[in-house]
Amino acid sequence: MDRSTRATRPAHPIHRRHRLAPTKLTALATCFGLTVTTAMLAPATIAGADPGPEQITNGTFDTDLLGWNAFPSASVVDGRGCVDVPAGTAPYQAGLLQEVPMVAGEIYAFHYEALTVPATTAEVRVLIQGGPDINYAEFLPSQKHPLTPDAQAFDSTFTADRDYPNATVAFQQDITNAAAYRLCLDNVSLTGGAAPATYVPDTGPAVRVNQVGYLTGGPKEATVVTDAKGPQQWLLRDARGVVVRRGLTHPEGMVSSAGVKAQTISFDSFRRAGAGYTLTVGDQTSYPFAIGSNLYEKLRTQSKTF
Ligand SMILES: [Ca+2]
Repeated sequence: MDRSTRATRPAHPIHRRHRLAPTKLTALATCFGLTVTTAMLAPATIAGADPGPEQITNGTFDTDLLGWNAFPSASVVDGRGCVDVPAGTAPYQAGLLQEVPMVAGEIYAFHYEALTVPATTAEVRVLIQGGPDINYAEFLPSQKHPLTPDAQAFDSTFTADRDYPNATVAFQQDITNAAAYRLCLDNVSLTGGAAPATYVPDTGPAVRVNQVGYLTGGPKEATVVTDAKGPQQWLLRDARGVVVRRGLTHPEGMVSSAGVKAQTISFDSFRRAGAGYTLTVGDQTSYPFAIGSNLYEKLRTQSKTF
């Protein structure tokens, strides 16, 4: 990827959410390598690194807007996710948004293709920001691009400066618009970060963990395949077999793609790094797994040696 194609200006949004306290501006992420390229290029990858798992659901808008909160009037047009924005729409009252938790220290690659009909200059802002728990701190500071009826592709890479468990990717109305327009997106991709949860339709223990491991400060979810309807007690044991955390599964009716019933186990708040942990539900015990801060670095290093 030629990063010299055209560097975009650093974003200094004119209209910030009023809830964004000035002190929170210090929480902005390191942001680098911001480029804009012509449409139809493949999503950017970070040189020499595993791009990591895809975090966006339905970024290609193949048939519907599944996974997106799109308003005020949303549709799929020519395989793109679109919203129609009437003239005079106020800031934040139109857009396509999706929640994507971010993990501190991870490098993310962000790609999207956008157009407006007719062309717009600064109506639309693109950003990733935290939730109300961190006062909507922006960690990918908002970008405002002139958009045209021809789709343009935009790429950036950045590092999350902290955990953003309730982050949202937002393509949204930023200033009240004089003229109506349609905003359309396609091929939205955000790669990197913690591996998405963990269910692998495979043989093996009914308690299924991420066998790469879990990041110390990141989300930690496992699943247990069970026909039980109510919550089940789970036990987290360390390498010596000592129970270090216990809790109840979430029987929220999750049915996997393999058609079996599963319940989720969440132990985000357990942050003691180590190896040889296991999770047990009833008579089922997971394979051992690790908790650490550099698991994915190790994985990348290992994968290069093959
Ligand atoms: Ca598409």
